[in-house]
Amino acid sequence: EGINPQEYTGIKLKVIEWADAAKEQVKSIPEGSNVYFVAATLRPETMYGQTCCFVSKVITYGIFKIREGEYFFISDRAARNMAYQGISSGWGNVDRVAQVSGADVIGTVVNAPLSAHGNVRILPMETVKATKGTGVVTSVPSDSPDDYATVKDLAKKADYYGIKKEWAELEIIPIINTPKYGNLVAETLVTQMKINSPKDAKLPDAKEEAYKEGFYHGKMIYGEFKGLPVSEAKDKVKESLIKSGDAFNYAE
Ligand code: A2H
Repeated sequence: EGINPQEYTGIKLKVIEWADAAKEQVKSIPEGSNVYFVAATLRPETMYGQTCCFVSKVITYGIFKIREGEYFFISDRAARNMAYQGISSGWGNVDRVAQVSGADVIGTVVNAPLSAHGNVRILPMETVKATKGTGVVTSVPSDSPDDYATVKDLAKKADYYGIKKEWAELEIIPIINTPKYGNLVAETLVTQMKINSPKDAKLPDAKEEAYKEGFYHGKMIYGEFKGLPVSEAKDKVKESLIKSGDAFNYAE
């Protein structure tokens, strides 16, 4: 963990239908409760473009009671941090009601706030780190080179990953336009830089370039803040998500 705090937006993706492999393990959650996969993002303005949400198959997550009727699917580490940020009820209190492997939730249907697609699937990503954010990463393949490389790989090797190909092939809708890379920044960079795997060593450079070009020169072409520069829309989208109860601030 670095010296400077990282300010994330926690995005709440509500469970609509658990994958079969998870059903037995979530039985202890009271009927009628809401369970959310919480993704940590630095780019709340891109949430219109969510096409799926990633977990790691090799991380064991917890389902934590946050308050009456509300549960989060996140890493143990994130639950501990959130308990000291006033996110969960009871200062410092961590109430884990289930332990579930990321592998068992693949295929779960969740509702992604603001996404043009509405409901999306939980899919596997091998490069998710247990030591960052919540261990849950929402996927925006229009603007994140990592996400783009991962969804392409998932679709190409769907059988190997144990998923249905169509789960990884939701339409990639343009949401931000930039002078340099057009309106699908991630696709343009991945193609130009000849990146052909989610583990390609050029991805950190692509990620940096996409982030800078998007933030300093990008303009929203989708959603409530269409026409605004990304640098202005970022906080507005975040505030709107917080106001609707779909997001919160999370630092680490
Ligand atoms: B970002 P930083 Cl559109 N493991 O959100 C791997 N990656 C993780 C993670 C984890 N445990 N937790 C969060 N992340 C991702 C959107 C996005 C992001 C876009 C473009 C770039 C981008 C949609 N995915 O990140 O190391 C999350 O993906 C590139 C900077 O703390 C989060 O924001 O700087 C970002 O990495 C946090 O990365």
